[in-house]
Amino acid sequence: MLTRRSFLQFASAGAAASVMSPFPVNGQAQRPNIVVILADDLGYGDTGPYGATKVRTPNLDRLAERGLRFTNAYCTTATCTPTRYSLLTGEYAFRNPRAAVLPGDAPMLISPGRHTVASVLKQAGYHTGVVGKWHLGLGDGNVNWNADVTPGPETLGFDYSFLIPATGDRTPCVYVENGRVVGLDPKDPITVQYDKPIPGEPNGVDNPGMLRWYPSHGHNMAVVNGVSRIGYMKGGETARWVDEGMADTITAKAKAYIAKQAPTAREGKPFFLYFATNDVHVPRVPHPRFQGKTECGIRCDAALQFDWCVGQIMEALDAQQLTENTLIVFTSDNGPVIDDGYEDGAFEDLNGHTPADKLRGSKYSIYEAGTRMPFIVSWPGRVKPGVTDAVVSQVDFLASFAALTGASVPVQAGPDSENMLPALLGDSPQGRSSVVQQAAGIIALRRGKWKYIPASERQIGGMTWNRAQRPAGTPDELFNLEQDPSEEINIARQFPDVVKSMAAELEAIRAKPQVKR
Ligand SMILES: [Ca+2]
Repeated sequence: MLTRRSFLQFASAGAAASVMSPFPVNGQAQRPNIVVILADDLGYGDTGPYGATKVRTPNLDRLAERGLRFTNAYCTTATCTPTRYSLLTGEYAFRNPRAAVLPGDAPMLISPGRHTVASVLKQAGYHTGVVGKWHLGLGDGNVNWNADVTPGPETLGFDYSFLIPATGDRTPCVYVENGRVVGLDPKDPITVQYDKPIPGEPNGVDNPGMLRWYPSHGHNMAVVNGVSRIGYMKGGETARWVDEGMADTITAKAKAYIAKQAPTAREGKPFFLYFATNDVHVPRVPHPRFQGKTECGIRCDAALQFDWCVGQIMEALDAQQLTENTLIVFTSDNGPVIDDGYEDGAFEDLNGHTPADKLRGSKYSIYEAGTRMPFIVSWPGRVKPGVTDAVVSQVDFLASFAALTGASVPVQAGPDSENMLPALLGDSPQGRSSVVQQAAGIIALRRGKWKYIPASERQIGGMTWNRAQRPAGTPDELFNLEQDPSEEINIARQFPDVVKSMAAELEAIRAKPQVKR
């Protein structure tokens, strides 16, 4: 609810905006700080603002009450790496064949010097930081984790970085701050490899007694902190993370970044913080203060921990008097998954919780739950609280933030990024006319109420949970999302003209001229 004070602030900001064209540039001091909070594998129905009841998310509830909640916001792809690629570059991931889920020793996926959200904002005078999960590759193909880990985010426009290099379930299990492994003892150098075991190092296959849970598929290589991972690792004992402390560690770094930038931000040099959490990705090892504190098991406990992280960021902004002029976007990188490699009890303890709400699908799935994301925009000085059905995508951040800040968008930057600023700020109910969704090697199209998925010869998505899997040989599918939000009835044969038109649009998007990358 709007207090009188916040209403007056909103009204005055709106009035100021209405006489300026284009919004908002009338001196740089008015440009907001931008904080993107990206959860991991958090589904459309996993939080209070989107209907969850067995896990309470008071901080996200507060963010939704003061912000604009989206019901038709998308990530580009139903898996981590490609979505993150699109979020930063403004390019649909399907255009880059290398944009697949990466191993922890992969070279950097985005070429050094390429335009990203960070580089565009940096050129516009922003200070830029990334804290948390990266999973976009580091180095040039032969990373030496004991020296400068480069190229990295510093070549993509980030002034500061504190990274989980890949994922919580992949080696190396260390943090990298500004290109150096944190806490590394040079006398205990790190070796990371993915192709073969490292002799003498414990692995999950031969050492089940060391594990807190058995792996359910894969995830049986290096054992670190009682969790067998993907990938092998040796050394770096003093640098290894403790999973229980991961949320605390990255949140403290994000708060420190905000505190450090606050004085200059108040003086008119705003910052951009990309804060990407591990929660609720596997391994789910929330801090003991969150374990058992929800009614839907360890996965929900991880969601509770994520909510705490969001609250800490909000408090840090409050403490610096930056809340009124900071645009926060909370969203997630792909749909929910229950068993993603460990027998951690997440399925058994769901207790009726519906991570995808009424949507069909999951992580890895081409159906809606794969890519339809929770998405809330908060900017108390400017954005009126509410709910919007406008279709937007994370691929639009580059063009939209550029429009917001008066940044110029270089030629070749963000080829698929559309300026959705009016929708993001709630000034317009109109979003995209269409948006591409991707899972593995297939792309689908949402246009208005229609969702079209082309026929495919191979199976898409490995899970049968929530009807996520699309069997090999499935014909063209067309769903009316207004009447059939759960994608139950394929009406492709009833509407051949719609199918034909959408197939043609998808092909036109696919054939769009390629950019240099
Ligand atoms: Ca993910």
